[in-house]
Amino acid sequence: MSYENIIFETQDKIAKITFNRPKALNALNADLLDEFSNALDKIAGDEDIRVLVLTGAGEKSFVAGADITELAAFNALQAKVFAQKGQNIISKLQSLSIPVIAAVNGFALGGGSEMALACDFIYASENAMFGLPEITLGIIPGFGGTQRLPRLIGANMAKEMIFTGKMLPAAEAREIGIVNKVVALENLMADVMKTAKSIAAKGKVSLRAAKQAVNRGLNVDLATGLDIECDAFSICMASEDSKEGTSAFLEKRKPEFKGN
Ligand code: CO8
Repeated sequence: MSYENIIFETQDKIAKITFNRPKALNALNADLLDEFSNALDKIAGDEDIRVLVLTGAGEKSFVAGADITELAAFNALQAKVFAQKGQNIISKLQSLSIPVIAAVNGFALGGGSEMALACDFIYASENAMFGLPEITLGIIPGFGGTQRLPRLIGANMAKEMIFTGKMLPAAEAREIGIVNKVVALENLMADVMKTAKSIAAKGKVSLRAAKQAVNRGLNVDLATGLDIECDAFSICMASEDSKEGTSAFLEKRKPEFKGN
């Protein structure tokens, strides 16, 4: 598949997908979602990729939501089909076994916020704005926003954002736990890549086990979560990288993880 609405690059075990419809502030139309889904499948099938970074083309927007020109023409059934398509793709993103970082470089609205919320964490530029403005269009979030946002920041904070449709500047989004770090726009990608490289240098098995333990544990009671952690821990101990990591510590040298 050739890509016209995203840019998909891979370098040094780090994949980067740039949403690339800058004239529409990178809004998510059906073609973009198909291309994004295809790229996610490639990433899932490539064991060499350790980290995925998502960002938006241009200096103004990460993703300004679902494409309203497409959405405006939907009847109820078409809307349901499109919402399910978006949800499935965003769930595929969330369930990737590798860490995913959102580099939010401007507007992350509606489906754009929902995309970022499915990443493992978000770094944002100072000009970034987060919001679920669907209520101002007479609709509600349909790509998981009513579900993922309350799980992240609590029901009351999420309801205020969803009921008002207001946009939060990056600094405020950081205060309430949507964003991990806020940096100047010109430094955003360098900062994200520095973190991505640090993660990519870690053991492949342990990274995947850590992500899975946290994500699976979020939806179960503590005792079940602790069981999940024990299982994930023992999988790590069976890896070559765990032998390398512990030996390197004892031999007072830097570990060289090979991904086994
Ligand atoms: N869809 C389509 N085009 C868009 C979108 C969008 N979401 N956002 C911006 N654009 C286009 C504008 O129409 C404009 O195009 P043109 O130059 O041809 O007129 C261009 O991008 C630039 O935008 P503006 O001129 O409006 O730029 P401003 O800086 O003045 O404003 C804003 C920027 C505040 C981001 C403004 O563009 C805006 O409010 N955009 C819409 C944001 C929004 O409401 N997003 C939510 C969309 S709904 C959604 O995401 C639901 C997800 C679940 C769907 C379920 C399926 C049924």
